[in-house]
Amino acid sequence: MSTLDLFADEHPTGAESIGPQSVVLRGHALPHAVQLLEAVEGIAARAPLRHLVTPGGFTMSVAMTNCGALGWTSDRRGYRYSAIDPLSGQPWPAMPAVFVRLAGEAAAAAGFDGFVPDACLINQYLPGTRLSLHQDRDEHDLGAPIVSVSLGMPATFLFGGLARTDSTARVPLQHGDVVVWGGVDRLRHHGVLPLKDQPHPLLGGRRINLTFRKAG
Ligand code: MD3
Ligand code: FE
Repeated sequence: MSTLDLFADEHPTGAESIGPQSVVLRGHALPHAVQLLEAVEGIAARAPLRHLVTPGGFTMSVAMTNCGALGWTSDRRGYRYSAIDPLSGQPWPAMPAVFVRLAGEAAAAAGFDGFVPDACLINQYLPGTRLSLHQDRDEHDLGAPIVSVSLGMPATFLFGGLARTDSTARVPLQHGDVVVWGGVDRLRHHGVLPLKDQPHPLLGGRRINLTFRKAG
């Protein structure tokens, strides 16, 4: 057992801990789900969801877009954050106020005060879409947490360790769940198992994941 496994199961607020500094806020985004999805549709109309190519030449099964001052992108030359959407040649759509507010509130509830994201990566999953085990290390300030919001079909999140070969825990994520990851958990490997086809009343056969980051 690694030291990362030594954490309390319950937070004072009733939130679940899945790591020493990672907290699941079940259903936290439910009151905002429709508003969030409308905003995603507006963003995707200007910065379409696309399947990026990794530096290794693989096309990702997740479709991605961004909003905010910076957006995460990838091609044969590498992974990077960019102020310009390479598809449109234009800045990414602005981050809606409801996104910034929700991310800041969730981070504070998990003990990270003053979190102001400058990037929101929007991931779309369809049945069979997966995200293989990786680390998020392209952000400047690794002291800032990442906040994720799950919408639509359920997914199984894989939470590993600092080494790629460390064992992984499975965390089911449902529509409306918000997760905050920071501190010693910030560089843990993670991924998403291939999605099952379990249509959601609001989104049908889709899952949308928003990840809020301090990238710059
Ligand atoms: C734990 N997305 O976009 S969100 C990603 O469900 C990504 O779309 C997944 O991994 C998704 O990079 C998982 C949760 C997440 C995001 C970043 C993390 C968990 C993390 C960074 C460090 C540790
Ligand atoms: Fe990630």
